[in-house]
Amino acid sequence: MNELDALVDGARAAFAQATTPADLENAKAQYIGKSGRITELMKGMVALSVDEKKTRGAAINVAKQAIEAALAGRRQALADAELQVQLRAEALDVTLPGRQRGQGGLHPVSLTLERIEAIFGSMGFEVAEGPEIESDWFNFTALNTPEDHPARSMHDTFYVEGGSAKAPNLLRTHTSPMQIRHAVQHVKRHRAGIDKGAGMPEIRVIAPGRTYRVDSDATHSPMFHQCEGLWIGENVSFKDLKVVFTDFCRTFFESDDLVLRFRPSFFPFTEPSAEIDIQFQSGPLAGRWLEVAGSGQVHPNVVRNMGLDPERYIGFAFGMGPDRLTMLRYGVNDLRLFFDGDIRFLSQFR
Ligand code: 2NM
Repeated sequence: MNELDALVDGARAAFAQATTPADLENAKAQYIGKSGRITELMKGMVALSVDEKKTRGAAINVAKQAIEAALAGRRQALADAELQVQLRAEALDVTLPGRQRGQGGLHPVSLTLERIEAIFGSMGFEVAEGPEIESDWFNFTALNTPEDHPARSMHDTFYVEGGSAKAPNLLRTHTSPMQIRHAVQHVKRHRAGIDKGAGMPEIRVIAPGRTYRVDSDATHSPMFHQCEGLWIGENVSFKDLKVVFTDFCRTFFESDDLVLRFRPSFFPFTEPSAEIDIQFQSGPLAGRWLEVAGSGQVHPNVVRNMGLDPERYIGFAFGMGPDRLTMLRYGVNDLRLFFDGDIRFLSQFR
């Protein structure tokens, strides 16, 4: 083997040993770099004759081209190998099942509130929503709740900063303050209206929403929901309340096989007052009286605080607990499940 063939073989072997592009460039420098072996052979031709230079130069060039070809081949091989590694690292298993988009859904208590709103809406009731931080006036005083009533104590009510000693702010303990706000607006709008001669349209409204009391066990949560209803006019009676509430219960529980009973009770804002109990005549809850709401004829002092003359206007109100209605409807026995935020529980109501 002549010297040039041996040089080409050596270069091929050196390139084959290079496993990275940097190794390969180092090996290349030794053969065809500025001070590589080929350059040295070229320099060695100065002493030769013109004819000898021609043949020797041509032979060196053939060797150089063979080395360049070997280099290009090895460069390509290394690039291919690198690409293969990258492709393997980025490989996707197209047979895996696709990611599902989460379906989401309403909270069971929200579903109940929607049902309540739809049913009362169909009976001509507006829906009024308002502040959860209330003044002492709207939450207690306007609702005829005396200064020394236990509901006003620190044990029962969350007081918050921002009010004054005389007019503290608090987290509303019921949604009735919203009834007062709504009634006052209703009366104001009517008085400002063009149609002053005509009688005031009846007030028919429900106030759903979050309420707060210092209370926590299996059947009480410090945050709970209420939905209160109010119906005020010149000719509204307990009979109307009973018809509306019976209709509501039968639609809500999807059963005509239930009866209502009014049981005497007491609330500062109504007189007389009554608890509303229902009894299913058939089905899994049959036979037991279930307390579902409080109610009563709105107290004259409260009617006055709405801006109305209690001698002319009479009204009925009721308050119910959507959390409890949800428990009854779905057969859930611990209220806290609704507020723990466990998706396994909540997703069952979608
Ligand atoms: C209840 C029971 C009885 C009630 C009273 C009023 C208002 F604003 F007219 F005074 N709203 N809701 C009421 C009456 C609420 O909850 C157990």
